[in-house]
Amino acid sequence: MGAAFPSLTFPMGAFLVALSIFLVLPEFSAGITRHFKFDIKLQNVTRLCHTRSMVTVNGRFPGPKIVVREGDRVVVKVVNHVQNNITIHWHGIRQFRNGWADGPAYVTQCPIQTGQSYVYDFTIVGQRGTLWWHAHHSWLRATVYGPLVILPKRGIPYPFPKPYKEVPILLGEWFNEDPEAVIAQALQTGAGPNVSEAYTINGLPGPLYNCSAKDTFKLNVKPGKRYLLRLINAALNDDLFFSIANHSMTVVETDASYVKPLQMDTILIGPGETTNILLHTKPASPNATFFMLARPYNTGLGTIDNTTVAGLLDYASTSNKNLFPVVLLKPTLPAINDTAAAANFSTKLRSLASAQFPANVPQTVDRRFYFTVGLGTSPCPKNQTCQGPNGTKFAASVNNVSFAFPSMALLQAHYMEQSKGVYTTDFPNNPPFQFNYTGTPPNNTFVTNATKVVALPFNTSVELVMQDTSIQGAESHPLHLHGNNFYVVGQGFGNYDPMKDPAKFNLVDPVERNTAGVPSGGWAAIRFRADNPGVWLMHCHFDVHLSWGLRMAWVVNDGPLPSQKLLPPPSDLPKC
Ligand SMILES: *[C@@H]1O[C@H](CO)[C@@H](O)[C@H](O)[C@H]1NC(C)=O
Ligand SMILES: *[C@@H]1O[C@H](CO)[C@@H](O)[C@H](O)[C@H]1NC(C)=O
Ligand SMILES: *[C@@H]1O[C@H](CO)[C@@H](O)[C@H](O)[C@H]1NC(C)=O
Ligand SMILES: *[C@@H]1O[C@H](CO)[C@@H](O)[C@H](O)[C@H]1NC(C)=O
Ligand SMILES: *[C@@H]1O[C@H](CO)[C@@H](O)[C@H](O)[C@H]1NC(C)=O
Ligand SMILES: *[C@@H]1O[C@H](CO)[C@@H](O)[C@H](O)[C@H]1NC(C)=O
Ligand SMILES: *[C@@H]1O[C@H](CO)[C@@H](O)[C@H](O)[C@H]1NC(C)=O
Ligand SMILES: *[C@@H]1O[C@H](CO)[C@@H](O)[C@H](O)[C@H]1NC(C)=O
Ligand SMILES: *[C@@H]1O[C@H](CO)[C@@H](O)[C@H](O)[C@H]1NC(C)=O
Ligand SMILES: *[C@@H]1O[C@H](CO)[C@@H](O)[C@H](O)[C@H]1NC(C)=O
Ligand SMILES: *[C@@H]1O[C@H](CO)[C@@H](O)[C@H](O)[C@H]1NC(C)=O
Ligand SMILES: *[C@@H]1O[C@H](CO)[C@@H](O)[C@H](O)[C@H]1NC(C)=O
Ligand SMILES: [Cu+2]
Repeated sequence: MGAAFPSLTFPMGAFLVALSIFLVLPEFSAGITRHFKFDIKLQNVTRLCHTRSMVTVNGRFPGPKIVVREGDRVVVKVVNHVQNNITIHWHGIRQFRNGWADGPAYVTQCPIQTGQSYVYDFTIVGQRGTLWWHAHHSWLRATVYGPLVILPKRGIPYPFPKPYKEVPILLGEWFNEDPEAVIAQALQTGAGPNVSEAYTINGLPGPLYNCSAKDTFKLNVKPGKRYLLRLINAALNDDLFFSIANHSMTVVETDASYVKPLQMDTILIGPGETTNILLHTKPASPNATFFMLARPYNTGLGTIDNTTVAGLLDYASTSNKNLFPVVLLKPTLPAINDTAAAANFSTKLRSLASAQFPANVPQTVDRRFYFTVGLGTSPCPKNQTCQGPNGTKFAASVNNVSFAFPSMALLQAHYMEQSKGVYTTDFPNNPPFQFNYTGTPPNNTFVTNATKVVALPFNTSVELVMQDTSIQGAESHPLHLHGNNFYVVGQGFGNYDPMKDPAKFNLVDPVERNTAGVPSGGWAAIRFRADNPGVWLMHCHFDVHLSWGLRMAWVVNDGPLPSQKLLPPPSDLPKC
């Protein structure tokens, strides 16, 4: 598959989805219904001289790009032709009153089983920008993912200069082995999972890997133009630094929320996060080709894939490049463990907070929560030898609870008022025992295992401080909240101090996101208003931590008005 993004065209002839890199958009009025079909099927894909049969959407890797407008209704029929159970998540879509279309397996739905289908039906309200879709069961999102671009309503311009072209840049991870086998083996042995062989840009590892030069993403640009790069980190387990040689980038949006323009040479993007960048090309074609590079930021103790993916920025000029030796310029990326560089980026982001796009930060708080997030261990089953720390199994938790998925979907249990035996509402508001979270850990690091949620009345204003722990190594954790955006009102290193730190909170123009990094050896404070009734998963977007249990759920109860109630489930909702 080449570097270009094949867009989805679908059988319902009346509709036309954007062609190529959205140069052409047919006339649409607000509120169009757009139909898509996702056939989940196997496809053989070759990278690094390894051919793998992988689970894909419509045989494509990465998956098809969906382009819609704010206000549109999106109807996606997903048909499962593979042996794996699967679900699809529309990452960052609010899904007002409509958790049935959110997608995380055993949270909002049972998986779509072999031979079954399910129609995801949702309307995009008050959102525009770059989001993405991906599988939300086990590690299937390693290959099942694609861009979800929401254009502003017709006639509404971007709050930045109009780009000449818009280009999705999907950062991903390539495994020579089946990622499902990798996570199954890790959960069995208790050890950390095998790491990937390569990172990819739009599915292509690029020339820094063996047997890969032909699989290089190349962005041909013209001089003196503005390009909107829609960056998506679809990697399974890695925060990534990204930079383009000799070009500075202006960040204008993160997680489909506009930010104050921020000029940077290097950006950091966590898995789950999206970042829109305006790239202003050189006024005249230079005699050079420029590398764009991505490689991880990581401070953990385990082995990671520390390789570098490269793509090319090429001035496809009329200049007689062939006559002159082409200079290949590489950017310098921060060191893999450069926490200062990571914080230098994340602490600079600010909401645009304009009259048209205000930052509606909750100024008062109804409920406060303090959650530790991090790794721990669970005991080795009697019969077994385990390969995790000290012969235990790796686990991960929030407030020491490693969240166990039930055997039915939480949202169904909630809707039918049949939570008994499925979940309890006693999720701890604070860590169950106190210690120096970022210092020397206690000697017993075993986590507990339960399906506990926090229940919130409709419209509760929530402040949540997430605290990294250094049990098994301090590490950043990209925390993703489903069904809601939140404001990152503060962050810092060491242990959060409830007496001193709130004075430094930004309640004016904090960045609005759906995924935010809890700093390695530090904390992040977020605020959100629980105005979306349903059950919303919150989890680390490193799939290895997610699999180890770094996940929990919020149950937001119905409000008094009819417009504040969870909608009834669709008739084709999969059964367990
Ligand atoms: C993938 O390759 C295998 C082995 O060559 C072949 O048997 C199989 O049919 C191929 N699958 C697809 C979907 O093309
Ligand atoms: C993981 O790596 C080990 C060591 O290289 C190898 O023996 C094992 O087969 C790998 N597991 C999977 C699932 O690929
Ligand atoms: C590429 O192949 C060469 C020769 O086989 C080997 O020495 C080198 O380590 C390989 N590099 C990578 C990144 O795998
Ligand atoms: C490209 O290189 C040629 C030959 O060295 C030179 O004449 C020309 O000015 C260069 N162009 C740019 C834009 O640097
Ligand atoms: C990547 O990790 C390997 C194994 O841990 C190590 O040998 C190598 O030096 C590292 N490479 C870089 C560029 O850090
Ligand atoms: C990063 O890693 C290097 C090499 O392993 C080490 O020398 C350095 O102290 C580390 N820096 C930080 C901030 O941990
Ligand atoms: C948690 O509970 C599940 C389901 O009962 C079980 O499979 C798993 O091994 C348990 N994990 C731990 C860490 O006890
Ligand atoms: C131990 O392993 C044996 C054989 O695999 C199995 O029959 C038995 O149930 C296991 N015991 C426990 C306590 O898991
Ligand atoms: C492993 O266990 C030993 C003895 O119980 C203990 O001294 C050591 O600190 C443990 N190591 C880790 C990494 O937990
Ligand atoms: C926690 O541990 C860190 C690292 O050892 C240390 O710098 C800090 O002073 C400790 N904090 C408290 C409150 O003990
Ligand atoms: C763990 O720490 C507790 C409290 O400090 C202590 O009582 C206990 O003996 C320690 N256990 C081990 C195995 O070191
Ligand atoms: C698929 O999901 C169903 C419902 O939860 C479950 O019973 C079944 O074991 C799963 N199948 C596989 C292959 O995981
Ligand atoms: Cu994590």
